[in-house]
Amino acid sequence: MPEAPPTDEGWFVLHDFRTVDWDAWRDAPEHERERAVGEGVEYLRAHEAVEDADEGTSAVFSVLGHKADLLVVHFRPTLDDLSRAERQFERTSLANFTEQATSYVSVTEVSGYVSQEYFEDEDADIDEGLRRYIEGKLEPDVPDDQYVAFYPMSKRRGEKHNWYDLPFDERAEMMSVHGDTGREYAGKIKQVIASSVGFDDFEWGVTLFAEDPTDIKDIVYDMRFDDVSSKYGEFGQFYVGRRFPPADLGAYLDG
Ligand code: 76R
Repeated sequence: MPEAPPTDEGWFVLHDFRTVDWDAWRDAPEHERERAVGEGVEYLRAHEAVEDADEGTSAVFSVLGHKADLLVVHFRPTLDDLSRAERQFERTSLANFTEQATSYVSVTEVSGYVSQEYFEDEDADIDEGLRRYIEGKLEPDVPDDQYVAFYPMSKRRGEKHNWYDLPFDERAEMMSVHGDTGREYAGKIKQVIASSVGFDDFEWGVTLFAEDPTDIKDIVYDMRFDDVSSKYGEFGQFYVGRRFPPADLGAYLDG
């Protein structure tokens, strides 16, 4: 049997996509809209400040197109924390004007294809830079005021191309080329790779952040030419949006 790579997990992740019922919003009396904005802002502020758990981070984004209007992303140490965050939203009066369009559950992950040193002995005196890099992957920050793209993906298990049948070294080589492509976007793209094996419909959730949305298009396109994507990548739906501060919720809904 081919060898599975070692992995290490960090925070659990919930991508909570909401559509807004714009007709109901327009028709609602002013005081109801004010209450919904007030409770929505309070919810988002408290969750961005992570008042509900020991650690983690949250962020809200406006989403373009018909698939959703809002995306709230939560990173928390446990699935229970995520569940609480999701239910607390339902208790706000803002939730009366939204539906959960879709959602995605995953856990941040680093795998031992490339950072093998880290996995050989976790207590070993590994390079401080590498340790910080790995911690940043497992417990990521969400950059302010940036565009976001989210999509789920899997590695193919086809008759001709089956990722899971390949020997470890071949997979590691392809992941190394993937890493080289990725590093060409250093400073432009920040990515969070979170495993959803056993949790959701695809194998990973990919969340990309960029100041310039063209960089998102460029990296995804470039990676399509890497074997790891061209032969073995299978993709779900794509979502694109932009982060906004909780205080701007009213402007988003009324503007
Ligand atoms: O070199 C290293 O230390 C880390 C190398 C690395 C791994 C192991 C890496 C680098 N990634 C890894 C794992 Mn990635 N990544 C994606 C996508 O659209 C597509 O075709 C793919 C979506 C992007 C855009 C991206 C970006 N990566 C993974 C895995 C898990 C695979 C597994 O375990 O089988 C997936 C699904 C995945 C997908 N990756 C990078 C980037 C970027 C920008 C980098 C380089 C920067 C960095 O290392 O932080």
